[in-house]
Amino acid sequence: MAERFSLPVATTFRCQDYIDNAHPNYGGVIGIAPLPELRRKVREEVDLLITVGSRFGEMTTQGYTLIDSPVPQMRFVHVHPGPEELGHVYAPDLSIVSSPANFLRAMLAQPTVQVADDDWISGFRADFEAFLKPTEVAGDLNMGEVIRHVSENLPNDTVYANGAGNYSVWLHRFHAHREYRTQLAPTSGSMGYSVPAAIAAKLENRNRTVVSVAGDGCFLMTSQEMATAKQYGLAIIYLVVNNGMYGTIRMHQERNHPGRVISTELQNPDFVTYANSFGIPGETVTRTDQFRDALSRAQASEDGYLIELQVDPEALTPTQSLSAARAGRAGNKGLTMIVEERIYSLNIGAVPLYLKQYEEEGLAIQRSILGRMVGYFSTEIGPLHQIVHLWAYKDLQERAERRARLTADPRWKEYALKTRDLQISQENKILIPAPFSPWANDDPALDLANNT
Ligand SMILES: Cc1ncc(C[n+]2csc(CCOP(=O)(O)OP(=O)(O)O)c2C)c(N)n1
Ligand SMILES: [Mg+2]
Repeated sequence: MAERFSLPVATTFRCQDYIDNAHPNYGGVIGIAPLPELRRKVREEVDLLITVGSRFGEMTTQGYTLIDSPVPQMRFVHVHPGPEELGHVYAPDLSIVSSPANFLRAMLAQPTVQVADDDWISGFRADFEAFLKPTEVAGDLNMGEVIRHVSENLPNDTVYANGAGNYSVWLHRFHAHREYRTQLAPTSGSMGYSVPAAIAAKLENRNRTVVSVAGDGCFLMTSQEMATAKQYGLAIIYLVVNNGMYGTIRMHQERNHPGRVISTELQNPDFVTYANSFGIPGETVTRTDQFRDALSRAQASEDGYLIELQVDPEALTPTQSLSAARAGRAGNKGLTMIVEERIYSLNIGAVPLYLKQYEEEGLAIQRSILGRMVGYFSTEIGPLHQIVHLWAYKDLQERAERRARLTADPRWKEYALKTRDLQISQENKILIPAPFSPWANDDPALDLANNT
């Protein structure tokens, strides 16, 4: 259907295996920490959204910020087998009660039309391919490179099972699924899922390679089931991403209560000795370049194999370091968000009219282009007849790009002409949030608050 109608395709949380990720129309997953450009395009450029088989939970919608609720910013077609789901969260322009398979079959019987431009699709695809390139992270072992190696060297029908934790971000970002039903991961986000899920997958098909990917915390919740794997002769590859902590929870502690670390350090067993005690061989990897041979040994083992990946606790995610989380800064590069304050002095008595026009016409345009509105105010005491609005940006360059897009937008030009006569003067300031301030970080938590 994607090819017949020239449709760009994105998948939803935990459904990354619903299309061959190598397909030129595929552009990534909408879920936790998605590709920023994909998010922007859904917010700003997509004018028709066809959703097949998916509900709209918090993960898929990024806390209900990706798509305007209840009326989406774009034309919206929702296909779902359960009629109760249609219109439940978002108001569709067209609701279709159908299983995905029936819908796709019916669509293929329709005449061919070109929905999206070829250029748009190739740009969408190029963003995704660039996002697959490993980032630079702290320490000698780069999980991005490890997952790329796994992804490029294991068979296309390899099943990957993971539970919950920051470690899963590496797998979800850097592995490109090639076949349907190769991703086993809980939509509920429960830890401890990977080992039992891997056992079930291997029991179902012993000829397929099955990889359990777990953090140290996640693994220790159900790893005693290695005994079951051994009992049934299931040669599973276990990748244990050991950072010595419940990294995800530590990240939240550092962001919200910097330096106050409580009960997130883990006193771990020796994972290789532990696996050996079940009759499963294994080894520890501490550097990226050791991984290649370790994986070959894992593939050759008939008893399953555990690879303990000792990662630097600094490398929280592909784009966030522990010390940056603590310092309230964004990313490994140590960027800080900036906030622009714009104060407009208006003619006496013009505030209500200005706000009315802005709400009716300007708001939607500005919000979709500038992104993160921190607040919009009018003055009550002090200098009167002023409006004050604040917008957050990653950096000055992002601000310049977004402001340029706004200025160039014909809808904005038209709106600005209408309100120009109400304004007398304006004053702008660029502010840097204190580390403990909201908007100090560009991180997934902020993304939830992001009203783009
Ligand atoms: C059963 C269960 N308990 C608790 C949580 C909350 N939780 C989410 S991630 C996480 C820590 C995961 O630690 P680890 O597996 O070591 O992964 P890391 O974040 O360190 O990469 C916790 C406690 C959960 N999702 N599921
Ligand atoms: Mg951990």
